[in-house]
Amino acid sequence: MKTGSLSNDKEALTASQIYAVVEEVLAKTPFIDIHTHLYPPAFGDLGLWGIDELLTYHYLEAEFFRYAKMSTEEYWSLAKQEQANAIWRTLFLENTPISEAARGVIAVLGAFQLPTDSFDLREARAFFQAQEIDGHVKRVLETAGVSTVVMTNDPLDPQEAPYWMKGVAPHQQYLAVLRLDRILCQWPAHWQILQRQGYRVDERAGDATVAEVRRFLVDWAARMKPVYMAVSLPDTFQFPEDTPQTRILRDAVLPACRELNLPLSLMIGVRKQVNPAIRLAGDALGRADLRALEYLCREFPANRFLASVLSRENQHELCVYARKFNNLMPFGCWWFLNNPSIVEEITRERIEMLGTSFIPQHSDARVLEQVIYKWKNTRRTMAGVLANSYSVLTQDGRDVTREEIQRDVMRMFRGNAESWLTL
Ligand code: RAT
Ligand code: ZN
Repeated sequence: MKTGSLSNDKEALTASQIYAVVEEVLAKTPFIDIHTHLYPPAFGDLGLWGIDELLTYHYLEAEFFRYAKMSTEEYWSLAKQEQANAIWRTLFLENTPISEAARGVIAVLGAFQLPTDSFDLREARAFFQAQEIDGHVKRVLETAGVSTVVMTNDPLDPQEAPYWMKGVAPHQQYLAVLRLDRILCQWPAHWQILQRQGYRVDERAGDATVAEVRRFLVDWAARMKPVYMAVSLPDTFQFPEDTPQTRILRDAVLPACRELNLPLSLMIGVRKQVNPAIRLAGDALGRADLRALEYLCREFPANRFLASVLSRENQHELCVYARKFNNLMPFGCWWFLNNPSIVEEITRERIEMLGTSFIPQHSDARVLEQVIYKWKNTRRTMAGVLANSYSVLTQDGRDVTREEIQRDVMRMFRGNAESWLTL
C-alpha cells in the first residue's frame, strides 16, 4: 500500500481510505440536477408529489402492464388512487420490488420511515397529505442532497403557458429551461399558437417565419429566464435537411442561443409511442446517427451543446465527439440508461475518455420525492466508480487527497453545470 507524501503538503489518502472519503464527499456535496420535470409549488397541479404520483410514474406503469391481469383500457379508466392501489398490489405485494423503479419507491418510503410492505397505502397517504408543500420541497431537496433543480418548460404547453403569461414568481431552487419539442418536432401542429400570440408565422417556415420564431424565443426567454434551451429528438434525427426543423433550428434557435448566451441541450434517440396504448410509458429508443451532432458542433462553434443520447450503443461515440469539440458537454444517463449497471459502465467510459469534463447525471424526476432515490442511487454507483479511478491512479504512482476528490466531485456535479449554464 502506498502512502506517499505530496509536494503541496496535502495529506495523501491510503488505498483503504479512498472509498470512504469519496463516499463522504459525494454525500456532502449539494448537487445541481440539470434536467427534471419538476415544478415549484407556484405551478399548482403541475407539480407532482406524494405516494399516488410516485406509484403511477410511467416507468412503473410499463412494469405493471407486464404482470397485470387488467387491460390498459381498464387501467386508464381508474381514478389515480385506484391506479396507485393496483400498482402497489401488483408490483410491491404480489411481486418483489427489485426493479430499479420499484426499488425507488421503497427508498422514498424508507427515507420518511414509512412502512415498505404494508397491505395498503393508508399510512403513506396520510403522511403526504399532512405535509405543507413549501417545507416539504425544502426537506426533500435537502434529503436528496440537491441544491437546485432545472425544470422542463415548453412555452407551447397549454397547461403551463398560462403560468408564465401571468408572471409566475420564480423559485430560488428551480431554474427554467425553454423546451422546444413542439416548435422543432411538431411545427405543423403548433405554428398557429405563435400566430395567435402575434407572431407572423406560417406552416412552411420560410425566412420570414423563422425570423419571427427567433423573436418568439427571445421574448419567451425574457419571460422564463431559462438556463438553456432543450429538445428531445428521435433516433432518426438528421441535420441539415430541407425541412422546417432544420430551418428553425439553424436560423432561429441557434442564433437565439448565441444572442442570449444559452447552451442548447440535445436529447437524442427517443422513438415516441411505439405502443400508444400505454401512453407516456409507450416510448422506446433507437440508435441515432450522431453525425448530425458532429455537424452542429463543427459548423456552429459559437454555440454550446449539452447532449444526452438514449441508446447505449451511442455512448462511446458521444465521448469521442466530446474529445473533438469543446463546445459539447455530455450529460446524464438518460431514462432507460438510469440503472446502476449501465450508469457504472457509461460513467467509467466517460471518466476514462474525458476526465471530469462532463456532467455525470441528472435525475429526470417527474415526481418531487423521486430525487431522493435517484440521487441516492447515483451517489452509490458513483462512489465505486470514482474510488476505482483514484485507486488505479495511486497504483500508478500519483497519490490523491481529499481536496482533489472534493474538487473533482464539485466540478462534475456543480461546477460544470454552473459554468455551462452560467449560473
Ligand atoms: O424520462 C422520462 O420521464 C421521459 O419520459 C422523458 O420525459 C424524457 O426524459 C424527456 O425529457 O423527454
Ligand atoms: Zn426528461
